[in-house]
Amino acid sequence: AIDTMIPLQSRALWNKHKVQKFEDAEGFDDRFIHHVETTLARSLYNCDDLAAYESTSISVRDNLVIDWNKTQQRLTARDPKRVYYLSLEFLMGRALDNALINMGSEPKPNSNGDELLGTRDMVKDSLNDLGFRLEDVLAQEPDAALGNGGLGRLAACFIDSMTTENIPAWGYGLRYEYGIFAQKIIDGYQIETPDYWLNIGNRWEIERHEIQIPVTFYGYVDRPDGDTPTTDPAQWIGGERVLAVAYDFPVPGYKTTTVNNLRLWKAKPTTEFDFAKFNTGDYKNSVDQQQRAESITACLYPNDNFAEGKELRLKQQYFWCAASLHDIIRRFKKTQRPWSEFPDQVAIQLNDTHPTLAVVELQRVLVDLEKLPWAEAWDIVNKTFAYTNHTVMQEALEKWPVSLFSRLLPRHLEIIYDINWFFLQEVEKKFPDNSELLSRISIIEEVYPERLIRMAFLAIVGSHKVNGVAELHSELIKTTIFSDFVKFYGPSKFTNVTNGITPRRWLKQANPELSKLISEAINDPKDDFLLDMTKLTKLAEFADDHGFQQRWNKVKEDNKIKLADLIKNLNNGEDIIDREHINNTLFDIQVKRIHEYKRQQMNIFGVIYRYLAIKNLLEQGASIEEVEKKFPRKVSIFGGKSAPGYYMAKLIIKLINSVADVVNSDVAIADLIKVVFIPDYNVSKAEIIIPASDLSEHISTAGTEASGTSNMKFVMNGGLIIGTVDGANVEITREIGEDNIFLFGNLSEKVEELRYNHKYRKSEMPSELKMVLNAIESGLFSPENPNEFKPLWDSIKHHGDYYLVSDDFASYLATQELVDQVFHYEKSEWIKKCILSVANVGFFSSDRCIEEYAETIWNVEPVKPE
Ligand code: T68
Repeated sequence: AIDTMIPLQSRALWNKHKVQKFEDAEGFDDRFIHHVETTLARSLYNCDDLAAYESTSISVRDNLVIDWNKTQQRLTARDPKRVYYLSLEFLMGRALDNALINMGSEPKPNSNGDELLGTRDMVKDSLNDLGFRLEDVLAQEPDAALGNGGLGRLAACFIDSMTTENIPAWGYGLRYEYGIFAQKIIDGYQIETPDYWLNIGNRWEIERHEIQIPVTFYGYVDRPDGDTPTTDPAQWIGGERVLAVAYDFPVPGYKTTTVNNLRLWKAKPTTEFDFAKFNTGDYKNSVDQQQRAESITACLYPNDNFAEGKELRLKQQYFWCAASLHDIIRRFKKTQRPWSEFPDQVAIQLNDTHPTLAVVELQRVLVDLEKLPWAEAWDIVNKTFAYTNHTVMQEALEKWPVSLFSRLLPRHLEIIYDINWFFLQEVEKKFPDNSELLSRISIIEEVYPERLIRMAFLAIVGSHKVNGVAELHSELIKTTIFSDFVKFYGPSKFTNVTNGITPRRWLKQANPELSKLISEAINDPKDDFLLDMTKLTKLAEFADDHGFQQRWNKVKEDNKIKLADLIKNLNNGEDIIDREHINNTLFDIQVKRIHEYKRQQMNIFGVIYRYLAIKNLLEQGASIEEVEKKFPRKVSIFGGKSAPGYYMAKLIIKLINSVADVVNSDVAIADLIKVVFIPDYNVSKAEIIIPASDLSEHISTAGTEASGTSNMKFVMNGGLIIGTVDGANVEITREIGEDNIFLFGNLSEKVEELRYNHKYRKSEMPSELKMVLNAIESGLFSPENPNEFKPLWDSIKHHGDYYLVSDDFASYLATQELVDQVFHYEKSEWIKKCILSVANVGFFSSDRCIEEYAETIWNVEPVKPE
């Protein structure tokens, strides 16, 4: 809060010296050199690519900050309802290229007046003149990898869209010192190394020393008036205090001067001093204790779709919720409105259950500090929050031990008990004498040896809307994990918002050549299609146009070459991919977190099957040319991280690398198959990998992948997909047409029955899978340790094949055969499918998604710049 006001007579002077954005090349050069010489204290004589990156970033940031200030002033003046998106993860990737593409200015004629140049092209030319290549400059930036996978990247796409749509929105998260670990592959095994992404500083963040919010842990609850009910105001006397310091990241929108804010919190010690310790001479100890504050925001927990019940994780969650709410409330209070208007001014979206404590914290603030009656407070809370669920898998649902809460957050535990008590009373009223229902639906799970708090249930009870992230998933949560709540609240509290992705990063930035081809074809030179993706439907007119198909294919080939270059670099300069045949080599890609439910094991089994089949044909005397007719050239590309403690996922990585070793060095198969594992898959690598795909794999066991979002990215980049009837694959099929997607496998309705069959040994394994498992068991891929992969075959043969690989393997192989046929013998059909897919991919823009949230959940309106 800025308390001091500049006296009126001084304002003219301020206005006279108003800071201006750079608008043209001259302006940029000026700013760039200024920052090299002053901010960086370097010069013409020692300015390398890194310095050029830094100076470019600061210059661009200057422009963003000017618009950021204007945006915030406009919002203060108009005081509209705001959205706060609470996410423990924001997987932003690099900022510079994205900012150059998004930054407000309309394309302007270049110096000769013969070409329209956007900011990016202008800066590119300028950097050239100054002695740098934009590409090299961009490559200096480390990824901001403050997320695990889909959930974190979704939050990043959402703030891009919220800004582009001029929605008054802030993101709140944590400023982890270490992002998701960097993955090294050593002898085929994943090795994790720390991602100290702030090593070279961070030119995008603005540290707000002035915003330091105290956050309390532990301690006890005091009732000044003796034995009053827990629903009355109480005082929480904390035991440990840390400070939350705000770090702001300006978020640019596309073709708008709106700049929103992503506020990330860092934990630091208070300057209060423990005099007791000091006086006993325990100076060292008291410093140590202070230093522990910083550990709260030291690192991101590296699990996706798995709830790790560590105390430090809960501390992260409370630290972040308390600081964010404090900030939101402070902003609300400046408007002097009554509390009853809070839900008209504030919408808070919970990205999964990680921020559910914010529900409890708001209730605590209203009851204990603001002295509102319980029911009035609860009404406000309920109208403010909405919750997005991202999974139905049990192991990913957060449940915290009551004992941990009673130590760390004693007052919050009381409040949770009271919330539950009122809730269960309502349930009892509606469904009397149903003790089984009460115990099933209770926020507290009564299990031995300790009671657990079901965070998803708390989030549902504390929210006015709950949404899933794709149609199938939103149906599944209603019929499985949350079915009792549907009975109680009725179905209207539960809704669907199918995920989306930002076309700015995932089309324009990642695939500039395709983007250019599209804008030419649909005659949209100012790239308005990136705002209105329905414009893409015009592409359908060219689907059969042979000349257009050839240009389309050339773009794909160029992107495949770029990926081959990346792979070569990662492989110490040795080429794995045969460049000569690159156009006729099918790039088959599966990049995502490694997880048994995502079934990378089925993919690599498919590769093994293909290898064995080729070897068999050759042994029977077939020539390579004959073999190639049945099994044309293909590169299987994998990438993704395993959680460090996830044994099976790590074994799958090892198997992929072991198969790669054997297959890639087998000269007999003459390059018909190559297998590549790309280490350290992240956002910036995704931007190179995704545009190069012919086929990508989204093959989760039906009912397990809530949505998936890379499926949308691959389609938007003109690749086809092979997938199960799961997550957003369903809507993708509906939008692009079932002729343009390769679906296979059992449906989610069948999953329970199939698992039952495995349990009672009523299912047969297909012969192809037997052949594959036999080969693995023979030690073909691990001669020195034939039992290395035993847990993988055991899980299928002896442990019930939970992910149903044996049930889907035959149809998977059959569908892969179909893929080969179309790609190699009906290439024109193939390209047509790709064009038609892109023509109809518009629905998956995160702009559509944000519009749905704004209308159906948040009830907020855009605030456009004048
Ligand atoms: C993903 N979830 C879903 N979780 O798996 C994916 N989990 O289907 C969906 O498309 C995506 O969310 C967006 O909705 C995750 O990525 C996590 O990363 C995660 C992190 C911490 C704890 C649990």
